[in-house]
Parts: sequence; structure tokens; C-alpha cells
Amino acid sequence: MATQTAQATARTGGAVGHLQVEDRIWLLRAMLLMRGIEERAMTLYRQGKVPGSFYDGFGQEAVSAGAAFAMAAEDRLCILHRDLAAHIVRGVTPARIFAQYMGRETGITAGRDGNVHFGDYRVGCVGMVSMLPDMMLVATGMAMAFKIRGEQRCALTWFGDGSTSRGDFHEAMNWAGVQRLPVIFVLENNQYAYSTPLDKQFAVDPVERAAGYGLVGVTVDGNDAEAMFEATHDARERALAGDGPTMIEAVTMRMHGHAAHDDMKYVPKELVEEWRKRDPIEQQEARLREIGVDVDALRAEVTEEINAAAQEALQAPMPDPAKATEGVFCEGEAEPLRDGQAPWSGFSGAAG
Ligand SMILES: Cc1ncc(C[n+]2csc(CCOP(=O)(O)OP(=O)(O)O)c2C)c(N)n1
Ligand SMILES: [Mg+2]
Repeated sequence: MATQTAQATARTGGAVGHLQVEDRIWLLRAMLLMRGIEERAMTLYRQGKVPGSFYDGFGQEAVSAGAAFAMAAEDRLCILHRDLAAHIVRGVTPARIFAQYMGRETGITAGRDGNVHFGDYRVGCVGMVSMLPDMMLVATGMAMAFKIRGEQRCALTWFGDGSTSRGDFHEAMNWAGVQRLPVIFVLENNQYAYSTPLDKQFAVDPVERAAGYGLVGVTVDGNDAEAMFEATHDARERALAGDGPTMIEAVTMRMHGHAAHDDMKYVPKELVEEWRKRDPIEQQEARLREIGVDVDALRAEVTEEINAAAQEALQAPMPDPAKATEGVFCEGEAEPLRDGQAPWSGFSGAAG
């Protein structure tokens, strides 16, 4: 079976690929928003304003920003716990994200869940469940529906290296391969599943598993947003052409603990320092500075947006406890996922 392993090369100056300058700025913007929102949310968590725990994707921003950016409005996304930039790319506002974290009425789940389990169906996203990697099966199911209905659409889900040890991973890959479904599996290989390093998880290079199910497998520098975009764009083209699913292994590093409570003592400091030099935001900034983009102005704009959004969410009401059981089960006609108005610069038009 066709297996394609491509080590992504750094793209500079816009010489390679489909992205226009404004797209490349949008990618940086989405990553800056993700990092800024998560940093602020961690502070709010420490101040007791975010209940539960707090998970972030510091250092992994390129994986969700780049992949989500390649998907069209009519595509469907299952977004996981380190993929905030995907929500941002789909058009979920920072104020709604902060409100979600703080359990406010104006959050995506209106106070019913916190930092991880949410997805705005209005913009084509399915909220994740905790059992990993069940969203692979959900994405596979959606792709099956697209195939049966003869629709030109694609589903995508992210999942971690830890997920590959579960049966659901193999079931989803197998069915997607057998049916040649229009689905993209983004394996976010961040070196650890909680405290378990890669060499205790699998005995092979994980991308090689794609071939075992008849899928194309691609390894990408997960800290390069543009490489992530290009790999996802190619995978989507294959899917829409009827050439079946792709597994993209995005190689990156979990730079923080598993969640706010974890000091990650088990991770060698040198490893973290090594990856710090490959920060995805710094890489994208350097490229854009090289072509004359005012990155400092963009940073200032993003900071201002985050400040305003946090204030707005802090002033939002808490949900009414009397309504806690509403919206749990479907009442009346089920509302289908919608396409939304993703604010990115129209790249998907070129792809479609
Ligand atoms: C089936 C299942 N087992 C255990 C957990 C608890 N858990 C949540 S995240 C996580 C680590 C997952 O690691 P990985 O898949 O590599 O994703 P990462 O957190 O590194 O992004 C674990 C064990 C779970 N959510 N689901
Ligand atoms: Mg992991």
C-alpha cells in the first residue's frame, strides 16, 4: 500500500506552497491568540476563576492552526485538548473561549463544561469526549456519512501519541482504510502521554502504522504551521479526489505539564530546552519579518484583543442553576452541525 513519508522542509519567503501573505499572517495571529489566551487562562486558573483543571498546548500551536486552516467551512472538525487554535481559526471568539473556561453563561457550553470538552457546532466543530481517542471514530463516522451522501467534504481529527495504544485508534484507521473515507487523522506526537515517553508506547515509528491500514502516512514538522497547512491541504485534496484517508504525524513537544497540576519532573530539562529553540511562533514570526510584516504591531493588536476578551468574559453572568438540565438531551428536531463563517482569508476557496 502507498506509504509516503515526507520530512517537511522549512518553507521561507512564500516561495513554496499555496499561502498568500495574509494567510501566513492569519496563521501567526491564530497561534498568538492561542498562546495569549492560554497564558491568561492559566493566570485566571491560579486566581481560582477557572474551575477544574487547566490544559494547554504551549509549543504545539502550529499543529492545530496549520491543519485547521486547510479545511473548508463545509468540512467537519473534532478538536482535542491541545488544539485551541482550531477553534480560533473556525471563528470562535476569544471572549467565548474565556467564558467557556470560567463556566459562564456566554461560553460555548454555557457553563456545562470547562477547558477541554467543547466544540461550537455552528462552525462545524464537534466537542470532544474524554475517552481517548473516541473522536477518531466520530470523525470516521462523519466521513462515512459524506461518502454515502456523495458529498465533497472531509472530516479531520487530532489525537495524541498516547491514543495510538488504544483499540479505537486501530478500529478507526482500519474502517477508514477499508472504506477509503475522506478523513484526516492528525497524530499530535508531543513525545509524552502524561508521564509516559514514546519508547514505552510503541516499538515502531508511529507513521508506519498508516501503511498497515492502507492509509497514506506523512511525517511533518509539527512546529511549522505552514508545513502543517501544506500537509493537511494535500491530504484534503486526496480525500476529495476519492483517494482515501491520510494520517499526518505532527512531530512536536509538550512544553508544559500534562495539565496545570503537573510539574513534569519526569521530562529531561535538556529536551525542553532543545525544543524551545524550535518555538512555532518564533519561526513564523521570523519568516514574516523577513518579508517586511510588522509583527510587533500584530502582537500588540492580539494582546489588546485578549485583554478586552478576558474583561468581557469576567463580566459575563454565571449560568442559572435552574437551567442545568436543559440542552443535555435533544428536544424536538435535532439541529445539524452548521458551516459557520470562518474568518480566515478564503484559502479554502482555492482548495475547493
Ligand atoms: C481511554 C482513556 N484513558 C485515559 C485517559 C486519561 N488521559 C487524559 S489525557 C491522557 C494522556 C494522553 O496522551 P496523548 O494521547 O499523548 O495526548 P497529549 O495529552 O500528550 O496531547 C490521559 C492518559 C483518557 N482520557 N482516556
Ligand atoms: Mg502526547
